[in-house]
Amino acid sequence: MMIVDLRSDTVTQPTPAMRQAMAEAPVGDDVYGEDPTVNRLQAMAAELMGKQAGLFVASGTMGNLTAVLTHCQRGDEVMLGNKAHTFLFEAGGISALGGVHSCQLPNQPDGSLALEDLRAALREDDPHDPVSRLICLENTHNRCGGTYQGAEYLHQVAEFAHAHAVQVHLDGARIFNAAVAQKVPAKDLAEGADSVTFCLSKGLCAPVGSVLCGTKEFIARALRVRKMLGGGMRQAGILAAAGIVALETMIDRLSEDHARARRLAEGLCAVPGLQLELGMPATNMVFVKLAEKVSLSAEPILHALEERGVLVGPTSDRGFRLVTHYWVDDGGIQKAVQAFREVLA
Ligand code: TLP
Repeated sequence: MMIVDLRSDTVTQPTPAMRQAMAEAPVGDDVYGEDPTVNRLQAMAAELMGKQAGLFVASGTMGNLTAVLTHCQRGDEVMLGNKAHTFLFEAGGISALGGVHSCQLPNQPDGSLALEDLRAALREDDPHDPVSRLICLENTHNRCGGTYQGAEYLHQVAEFAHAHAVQVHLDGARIFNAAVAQKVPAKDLAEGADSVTFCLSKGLCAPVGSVLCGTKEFIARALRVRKMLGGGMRQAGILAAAGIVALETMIDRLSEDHARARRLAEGLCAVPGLQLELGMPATNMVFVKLAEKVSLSAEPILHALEERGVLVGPTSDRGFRLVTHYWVDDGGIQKAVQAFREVLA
């Protein structure tokens, strides 16, 4: 049976061109800084983000953690959203490993943090308080529905932050989705951020890796943090080679995933018993929930969908997330809608 896997864009397999590039990549010891393929990927990434330097890391989680640990000392505070991936889904690493305190602010529907909330959360210079050191933003915003923020918003936050000696890190795991949806270069969406992470292994289909970008000085310090976290990899060019193919060939096509997400959302909200949870998708994520009249909970529905070859992610007792990506075609969208229709009939 053909499986339509909509649980995440992290499930994407590398393309044949990636596998070939991986097999042929020139490599060296990256802990010595001698892997030409890693160096090339890092330079490409920095250029795309409009930053001076890049650092290849094993995952988005490692990129965010490395960034926070590079910006902050123990006891410093990071302001971030109460639905931020770094807050919800990174195993509490910033506090467990970094001793960094978090101040969670309500995410607005588009995933942003309200400037007045940031202003109110800014700490006084008082020995009772942790030091406000960093603001973390996320674009696109996963738990807000794959929503995006425009360039102007980050400018405003950066202006506020820098006026108070606070740094800004952007979790741009899916920054290319945000850029393609707004038809702007990704670097415009990172302008003003002191650091940005983006992922190669989500919609861009590379098997492994993310890149953290910032100033040369910041990346030099981040290099030591990455080593401390055990992220100094050796012949990592094998992995970076797929990342280069991702950046060269997989960005513009993300608009196809966005169009399919909209068709999927239209199909699903026409299924009796299903409702869109966060409105029409802005990029490649569709969040749906069961209508009140449906007595089943998410779990038996997930199993029944699986029996029909459709995998979706649960978000709660009655909610689901479906993420479109390169390996889901129009037939897959139809199959998913049909499967929900049968299960809820
Ligand atoms: N998100 C995953 C899960 O962890 C929820 C997914 O399936 O969407 N930032 C954002 C905004 C993310 O969505 C993710 C992954 C990460 C960081 C972490 O990336 P990885 O999985 O590479 O550590």
